[in-house]
Amino acid sequence: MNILLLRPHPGNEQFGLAPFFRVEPLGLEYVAAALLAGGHTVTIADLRFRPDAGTWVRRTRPRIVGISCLHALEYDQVVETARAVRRAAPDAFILVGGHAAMACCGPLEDNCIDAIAMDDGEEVIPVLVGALDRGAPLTETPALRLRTADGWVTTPPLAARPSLDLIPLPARHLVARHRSGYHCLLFKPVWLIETARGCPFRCSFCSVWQLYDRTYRERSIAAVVEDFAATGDAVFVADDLFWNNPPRSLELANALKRRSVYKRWILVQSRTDLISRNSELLEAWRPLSKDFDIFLGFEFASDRGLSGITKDAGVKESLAAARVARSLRYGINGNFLIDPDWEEDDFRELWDFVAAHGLQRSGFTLLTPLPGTDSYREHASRLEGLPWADFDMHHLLWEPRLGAERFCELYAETWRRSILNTAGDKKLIDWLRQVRPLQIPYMIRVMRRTQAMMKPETYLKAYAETRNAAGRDPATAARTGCACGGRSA
Ligand code: B12
Repeated sequence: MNILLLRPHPGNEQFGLAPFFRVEPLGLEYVAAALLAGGHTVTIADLRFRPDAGTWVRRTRPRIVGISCLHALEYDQVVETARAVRRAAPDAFILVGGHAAMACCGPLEDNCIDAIAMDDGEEVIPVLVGALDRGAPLTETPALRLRTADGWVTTPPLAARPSLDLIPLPARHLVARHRSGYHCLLFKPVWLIETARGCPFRCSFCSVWQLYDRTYRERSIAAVVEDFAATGDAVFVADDLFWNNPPRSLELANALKRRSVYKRWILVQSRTDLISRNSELLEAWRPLSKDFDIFLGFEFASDRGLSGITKDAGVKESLAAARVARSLRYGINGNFLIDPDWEEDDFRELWDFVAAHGLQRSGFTLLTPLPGTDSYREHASRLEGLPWADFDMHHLLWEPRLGAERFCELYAETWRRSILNTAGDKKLIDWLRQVRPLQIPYMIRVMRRTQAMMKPETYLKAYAETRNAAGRDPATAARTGCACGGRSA
């Protein structure tokens, strides 16, 4: 069967990591690998590059179109993409999958979409393709939210959670034409690798563990080594939690060394308590890359702040992790959460903490209830009517305790104290010194764009637009709750 897989443009790449990061659609590459193994013809089109969905559909004439939906902020854009596909191919079967689709599928229950995959694509899609091929009824095809003449129904779940080794390597060759466009800040091209999936912890602001029932699945060491060896020298590891299983992680580091796989840059995501407890493991990994960065959630500057969320790690662990990582020359890109309920003193506490511990490379995101979390279900009533594109952790979604004006001043001031402020300690010229001459125009563009985050007007304007959109156009606004019977219901 002829299948087209689409990675839509997210629609909102204004804040946070979005201006710096554009990475390959790894989920679609695994789905494609499963389909290729079944003898199907597959194209992956990344719509963040030209041409558009309609052109790809006319060019490839697919029987099935799969669209990925990674983030909640993409829901409306995914529906728009599905509409464009429907116009170009009225008879194609349109399927949506991906993290946000699985976590809360209600916003995707639109007439232009035929089904939503409620589990890993490599497992769901081959069975679906087989059923469509035979003309069998889809109501028995596992792990779907399906549009029927009687409305949306949920099909039985998968019999077991699939092993990640079902499909050992992603079909990266299908995005080869975009490779030079995939980048993470200074590193270009960049490769995305997954060594494990899920998380056994239970942070209240995160949708990952809820989706995978706190499971943690690992790829085999042989498959991961093969993937590292086959990819380029700048790697972002997509795992929700790196270094979670120390013995396996040590084995992986040793296997990479035996195979002489060394990189220029690696970025991983982990937890403060894991890092603070496993300095020997970090020592074993450090020689594997010239530069090695860690994304780390610090969340709050005090245990009092941390007590308002579930995180199961304290400030002691944050500081110990920073110490261990620094002593081994890892780059620490921490993240703090800013609560719209904050008073002035909470901001000052954060600024003092960042300055005292030299954490100016951190990011600062607004505590946002994301679909698929308990916090989303708690806040459902105040989120009604908001545009999905604004769920980017930088848009204010409701009136903060301090009032929008004062809150946005303090939020912008928080960013002004960060390394990204080119009027601060690290000037534009210092950023430019770090890049090759060819990268200078790109760097200037990104840094210019980032300066908007230092201005209160940026957030105030965004907040006014959020409120206007919610009041004016309920058709494109968030539907709260998830009546889909999916994992989050
Ligand atoms: C890579 C990544 C990014 C990249 C985005 C990629 C890009 N724009 O180029 C970057 C770093 C830029 C990013 C940014 C952000 N991200 Co992000 N990101 C991820 C991450 C770590 C990995 C995704 C991945 O590739 N996984 C590996 C692949 C193999 O798995 P997969 O994508 O899930 O695919 C499988 C299935 O989902 C399914 N599938 C996927 N697509 C399809 C399609 C079809 C048709 C089918 C059938 C199946 C299917 O099958 C695949 C194979 O099993 C996830 C964590 C996660 N667990 O999803 C967070 C995650 C998706 N991000 C998240 C968030 C919050 C953000 C930010 C808002 C963070 C911020 N502070 O700014 C921004 C938003 C950016 C924006 N404006 O667009 C949240 C989303 C929460 C939510 N409910 O919305 C996640 C879940 C992290 C978390 N723990 O909370 N992100």
